[in-house]
Amino acid sequence: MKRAFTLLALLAGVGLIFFGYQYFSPAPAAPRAEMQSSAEIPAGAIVVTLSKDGYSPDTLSVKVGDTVAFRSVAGELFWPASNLHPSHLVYPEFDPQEPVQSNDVWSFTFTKPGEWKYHDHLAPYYTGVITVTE
Ligand SMILES: [Cu+2]
Repeated sequence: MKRAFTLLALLAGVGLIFFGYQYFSPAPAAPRAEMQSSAEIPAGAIVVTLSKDGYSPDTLSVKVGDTVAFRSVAGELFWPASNLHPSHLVYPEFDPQEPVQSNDVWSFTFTKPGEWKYHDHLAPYYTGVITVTE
């Protein structure tokens, strides 16, 4: 009897942990049509290049609707993303959500005016600012 009770308590515990995980884990990210990762720089995009010296240019002014194409010549995975590291919640859409291959380009169209600070999520000492105006 005691053993059956212990088993029941154990099952309830596992159930609670499972429920808690389901309940509190964040919802999956919605598909984001305004960004893409590919080998091509989209026509009209403003290019920001990451090298061993950081992002260049590291300060940039664009208009709402402009697309910025991030690429790397550092030969490693990279991951430009909005501050604050590591949550990227200042501008959550400004985040590829995964590492970008070293030969790929990640493009993002800015739709919100503001002064958006960003960093490389894999090397957070590389930083930049993109100012978006109407
Ligand atoms: Cu980060």
